Amino acid sequence: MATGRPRVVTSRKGGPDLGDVAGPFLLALLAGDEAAVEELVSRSRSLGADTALVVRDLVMPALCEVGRMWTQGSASIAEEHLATSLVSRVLARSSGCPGEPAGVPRRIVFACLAGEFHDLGIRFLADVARECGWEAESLGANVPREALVRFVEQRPPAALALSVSLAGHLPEAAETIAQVRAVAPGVTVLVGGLAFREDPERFALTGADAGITDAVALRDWFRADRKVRGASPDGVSRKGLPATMPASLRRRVARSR
Ligand code: B12
Repeated sequence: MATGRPRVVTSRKGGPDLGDVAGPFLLALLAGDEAAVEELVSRSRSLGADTALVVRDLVMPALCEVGRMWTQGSASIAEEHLATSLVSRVLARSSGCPGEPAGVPRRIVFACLAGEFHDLGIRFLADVARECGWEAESLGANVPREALVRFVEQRPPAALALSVSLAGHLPEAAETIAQVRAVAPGVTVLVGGLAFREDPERFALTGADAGITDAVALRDWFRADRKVRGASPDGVSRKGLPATMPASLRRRVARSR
C-alpha cells in the first residue's frame, strides 16, 4: 500500500442551524413520509442551507441513527431501504441549480470501488459538485477496478473521487489509485467515506492526493480550487475561452478535463 500523506480537508462549522429540523426529519424518514421529508428539506433550504449542509446536518445524522437502529434490531432492513431510497429521491429532486463554473468547467468522476455498495454518499456529492459549477459523473456502486481504470484513462477527468465505507476495502483503494496514477498521472485523486470518518489515519494508506471528510469539506475544497483557478479579471479563462460562452458550447470545446 502507498503511504504518502494526503492533504486532509475537514468540515468547518458555520451556516444556518438545522437543529430544529433534524428530529422531525428522522421521524419523517422512519415513517416513510415523503411529503414531510420534502417539506423539511425545503424548509432547510429556505433557511439558507445548500445541499452540502443538508447532507451533513440532516441526512448523515438521520441515516447514522437508522443504521444504529438496524444493528440493534429496532429498524428492519426494509425500513433502512425505505429511508435510503426516500432520502435519495428527495435530495435529487431538491438539489440546487448547477453553479456557474469559473472559466472552463472542470469534470469530476465519482465511484465506489469493487465490492463497495454504499453509494448514497457519492450520489449526494455529485449534486454538491454540480452546485459548485463542476461537471459531475457518478459511476455508482461496485465498479470493477479494470473498468474504472480504463474509463479514467480514456476520459481523464480533473478529479477522481473514490468512496470507501468498509475498512476492508482500503487495499482495493490503494491498488486502484496506483493503477489510475500509472495511466492518468494528471488526475487529482480524492478519497472519503465512513472508513476514514472512523479513523482519519487511514487516508494515508490510500496514496490519494486529498482525504475529505464530508460534503461540506468537499464543497470547501471546490471553493478553494475555484479561487486558485478562477477566470482572470478580463473574463478570459485559463484555456483562452471567454467566460461568457454558453455552458453547452464550452463543454464541447473543453470536453476532456
Ligand atoms: C444505507 C446503508 C447500507 C445500504 C447502502 C445503500 C446505498 N445505496 O448506499 C446497504 C443495504 C446496501 C448496505 C449494505 C451493507 N452494509 Co451498510 N449501512 C448503511 C447505513 C445505514 C447508512 C450509510 C449511508 O448511506 N450513510 C449516509 C451517507 C451520505 O454517508 P457516507 O456514505 O458516509 O458519505 C458521506 C461521507 O462519508 C463523505 N463521503 C463518502 N464517500 C466519499 C468520497 C469522497 C471522495 C469524499 C470527498 C467524501 C465522501 O461524504 C458523504 C456525505 O457527507 C450505515 C449506517 C452508518 N452509520 O453509516 C450502514 C453501515 C455503513 N453498513 C454496514 C454494514 C456492515 C453493511 C453490510 C456489510 C451489511 C451486510 N451484512 O450485508 C453491507 C455491505 C455491502 C457492501 N459490500 O458494501 C456497517 C459498516 C460497519 C463498519 N464500520 O464497517 C454500517 C456502519 C452499519 C452498522 N452500524 O453496522 N448498507
